[in-house]
This record gives sequence, structure tokens and C-alpha cells, in this order.
Amino acid sequence: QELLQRRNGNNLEHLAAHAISQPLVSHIYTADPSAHVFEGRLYIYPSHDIDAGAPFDDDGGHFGMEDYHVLRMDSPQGEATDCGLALHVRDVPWAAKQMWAPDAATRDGRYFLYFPAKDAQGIFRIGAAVADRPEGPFTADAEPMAGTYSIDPAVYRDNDGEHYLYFGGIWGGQLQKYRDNRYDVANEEPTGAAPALGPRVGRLHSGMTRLAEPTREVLILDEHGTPLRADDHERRFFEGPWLHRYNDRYYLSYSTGNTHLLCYAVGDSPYGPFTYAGVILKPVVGWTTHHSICEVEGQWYLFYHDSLLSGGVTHLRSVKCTPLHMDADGSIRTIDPYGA
Ligand code: FUB
Repeated sequence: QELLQRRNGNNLEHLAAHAISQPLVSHIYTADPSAHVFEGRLYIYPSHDIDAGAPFDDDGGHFGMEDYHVLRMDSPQGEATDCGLALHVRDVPWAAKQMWAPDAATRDGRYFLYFPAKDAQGIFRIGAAVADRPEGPFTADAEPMAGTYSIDPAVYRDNDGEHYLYFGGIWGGQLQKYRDNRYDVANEEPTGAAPALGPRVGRLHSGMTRLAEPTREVLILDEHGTPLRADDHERRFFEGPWLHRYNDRYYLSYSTGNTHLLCYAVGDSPYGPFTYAGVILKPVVGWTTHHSICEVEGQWYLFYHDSLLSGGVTHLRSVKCTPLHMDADGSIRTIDPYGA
């Protein structure tokens, strides 16, 4: 907590007094919000943070989440309703622990939950589960999705009806162990001038629970058209990819992890390449930052989290929502979460 306070350059009371938004719910801890409008209402698919008693480690072992609860809102300004248990790790045949950041999608009247968890070997995989309702309860497939790995799934539906699955997160999320979709325990995050790792993307099969193609690595370029360097920690992808479309351009947004920024890059295809364009959200209280971007009745919103409610405990976070300003030139205005 001392470190967190120093990073934010202020004390938690001061930050709380200046917070631009409040937790959507406070009876449970929630994080990593993926927001969608389904059936005319806002559904938020967050992680359900708990103190599982696991010790802190560099691989995020202290993020010991066991289940998911879906939140529903009639509007971004309204009350959030906790729709109850949507899926528990004990009901996922292949998963052992750590139900991290999920996302959801709908097709042909059915709802799909995508979630990462560690298998019995301690390897993160991504699973799919299906329900008749946006809030679940979801029934998980017996096996993880073939061809997936790492964490932080996010599904984007393009205007032509195709769905794309993005995923990836380095260090605790294990993305650094993969090259060309193959795991090698000896692999680490590249360093120096080597190209940074990118998130992965693959088009989903129409059944929605499997990939239609091998996943590709997404390229993020700098202003000169050169891939971002691995040591460019202020801009390189770390975890939490999200895709939205604005003015017929594709926006890939993500967390920079150890520099605690949410930033974005813009491109002309769901596969990229994307060119780095700026910061969306300055650091929040807590080590992690993770978001989604959702348009509700013509207004864009940023869903994010921080650890203010728990007094700065990094694995006990709360989901929040604030308007996001997309400027006419396509740029996103930077938000200071404690700028009020
Ligand atoms: O909630 C666990 C992990 O923390 C998520 O998967 C990451 O994106 C980070 O928010």
C-alpha cells in the first residue's frame, strides 16, 4: 500500500475525495469489467475478486478468484444489480483455479461467456460457456477452446456479423511463454529494441465456442510505422486487450501493466496493424488497470476498476464507469481517475 500511495503521489483519502466515479457495487469486489448492451440493457461481466488467502507473488497468485457474477444496469447512471452466481470454477471440468477477466458475446439468441483459468498443470487456458440469458447461469464446455492460451479474452463483433476473439497478458498471464502459438517454458518477455509481444486474435466459428482459424499476433506500431520496442514500457501491450470501432476505424485498447496506463492504438482491420495513439486512463489505485469501452445510446463509456474501496488492496478491486470522449478527429481524451 505504501508503494501504491507513493506511485500515485498522494494519500488514499485525497484520491478518494477526487475520484471521478464511485464503485458500481460495494457488497462484493469486482474487477476487469467487460460491458455490453444486450436486449436494451447494460450487462457487465467482471472478475469477482476475493481474498483467497494465497500469498502475493510475481505471477498474480494472490488473484485467486473462483466464480463470476454478472452485473446489470438499466443505464450507465443507474443502479447496478448483481444477477448472482453465473459460473463457478467447480463446474468447469478442465479448470483448477484463478477465474480471471472474462468477456461475453451473443449470437442467435444464445449468450457466451469467455473466461481464463489455470488448468491442473498451472497453465492458463481460455474456456467458453453458454447460457440462454445474458446473466447466465452458464454451462461450461468440457475442454478449453483449442488454440487459445494466456488470459483476458475479449470478443468483438464486427459490423458484418463476424466475431473476433482477442486475448493475452504477459508475466502472470504467461503470454511471454508463447511464440507462434507454441509454449516453451524457457521463453521470456523480449527486452531492449526487440519487438514487443502483441495480443493474439482469431476469428470465431459461427458456433462461437471455437476458433475458425489459428490465432495471429497483433502488431502495434509507433508513429514511424515501426513495431513498438519491448523496452517501451509506457506504450507496449501488457494485458487486457479490447476492440471497438469508431468512424469506421478499429481501436485496440490495452493495459501497459507495469507502467499502469490504459492506452490505445488505431487501425483499419480487426487484425491490425494498429498505430499507437495515446493514453486513455492515467494510473488507478492498485497495480492492475483493466477496462472496456461501450457505446450506450450514442454516448461512449469507459468501464474500469480501482482498489480505493478496499483501501488499496491490489487484488480487491471495484468496477467503475465514466463517460469517454471520442473527439471529432478520432482521438480519445485522456482521463485522470482522480481529477475531479
Ligand atoms: O484480474 C486478474 C488479472 O488482473 C486480469 O486478468 C488482468 O487483466 C488484471 O486486471
